[in-house]
Amino acid sequence: MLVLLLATRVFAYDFAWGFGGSAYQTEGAWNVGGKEPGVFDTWYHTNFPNAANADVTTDQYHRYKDDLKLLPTFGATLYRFSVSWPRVMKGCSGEVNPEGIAFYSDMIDEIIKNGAVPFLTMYHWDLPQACFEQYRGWASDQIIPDFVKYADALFTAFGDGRVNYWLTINEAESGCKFGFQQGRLAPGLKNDTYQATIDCVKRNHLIHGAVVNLARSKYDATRKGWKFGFPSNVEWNEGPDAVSAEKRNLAYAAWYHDPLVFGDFQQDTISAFIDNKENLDAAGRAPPSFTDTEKASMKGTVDFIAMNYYSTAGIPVSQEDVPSGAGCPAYCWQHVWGQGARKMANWYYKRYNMDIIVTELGYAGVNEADMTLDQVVNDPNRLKFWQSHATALAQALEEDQVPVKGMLMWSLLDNFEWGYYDQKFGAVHVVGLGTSGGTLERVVKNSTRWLADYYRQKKYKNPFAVGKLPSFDE
Ligand code: GBH
Repeated sequence: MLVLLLATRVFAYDFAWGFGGSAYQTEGAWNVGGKEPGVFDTWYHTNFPNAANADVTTDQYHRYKDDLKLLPTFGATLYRFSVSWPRVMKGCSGEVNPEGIAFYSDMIDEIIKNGAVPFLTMYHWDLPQACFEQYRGWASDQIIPDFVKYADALFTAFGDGRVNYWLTINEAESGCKFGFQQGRLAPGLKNDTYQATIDCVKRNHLIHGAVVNLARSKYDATRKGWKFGFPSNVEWNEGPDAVSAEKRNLAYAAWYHDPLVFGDFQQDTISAFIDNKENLDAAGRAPPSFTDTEKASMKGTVDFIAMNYYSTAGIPVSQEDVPSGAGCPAYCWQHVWGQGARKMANWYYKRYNMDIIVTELGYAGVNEADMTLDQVVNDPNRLKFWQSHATALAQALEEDQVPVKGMLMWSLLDNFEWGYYDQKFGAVHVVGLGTSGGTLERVVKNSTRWLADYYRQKKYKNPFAVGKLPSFDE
């Protein structure tokens, strides 16, 4: 007992936290600074001119300097943002747009000035419209060389020691399914079968491998200590039937990471994937096979598991930390159970034996349109979400000894949730967001102050020091 007490006093766990966001959801300035249209710009302007869009959203393009000053006030030291491909490249893969590069270059400097480590997402769904018009974007293999050329431009511009953490593609399956199979999101391509999503995710895997190989060969990524991740949308599947739940974990989480860790799908993943009872979307299809060259290009190309986690499936509502259902509109898809995040991290560590960074974790809850500013800022459900998740992640780290090195709250600001402004994930409320004449003033939510205090008291040791190479492998 005494030994244990002493041990906890002298030994600090490695952990840091911060916030995330993405270009289309937060920047606005859709046609400013030489930016060309992305598929979401065209989708809303042309197909849904009366729907909400992100032409302005939080206006972070003009306000990032002030927004980033919030980070040190919370003691947050990680910041994830995405580069808008159509802001930095002309056409699909033409010359770079120097104004776009300058914008992100300055943003990166500001992140570092505010004591945070930049996590750069290369692609968070805002494909240049030009790539879609030329060859239907993700529906064609032609995207592979074009993406690699774009990534090359990012390495050249930002790989000078300022950016060491690279997230290639956000949530491959979501982006493929919504935009290129179901047609629910831009560019709205419809395909009757999930096979289109499976094929598209394969292109994502191959691109990830190609981009990391480029980094290693042309930019000496290993010596520089660059770290690569592939942020994956997962939910924890809990009972009631443990065998089925495990198959669902395999069919999603291992679908993403098996090829990038092992070079190919493992047999248990393949079995889980084709079992249509457990994976209704895949409906009996096998995951794609890879050539030997492709396997070699993907194997060992992630340096950590990038986990986007929001929800647990298969637990009774009575066990949820914030009950879903009551007062929650149809889009409230989150089943809040902090222990699910802990179990997901344990599952990943057991399967891959790698460090884990939670690249998204967040809570939107009820439709804030019906709430007063005071209710938004003091939302008790949001506080419960963060209490249960911060505690659960601390248990994963301290009790289970799972190396969860970091957590990026989704998101710093309320923003455009791809189709509407009703669901608000922000640590910081944005006044009048999505309304004409909104002041867009930033107001910190109380749950964020609670979380900041929680981590201050933890006194974890930050493994991501600015200006130093990442310390993972030491
Ligand atoms: C992430 O997607 C995205 O990376 C991010 O851009 C987004 O803002 C964030 O999560 C919050 O959603 O309405 O019942 O059909 C997470 C994966 C996929 C989860 C779509 C919600 C909609 C379920 N998301 N899903 S439903």
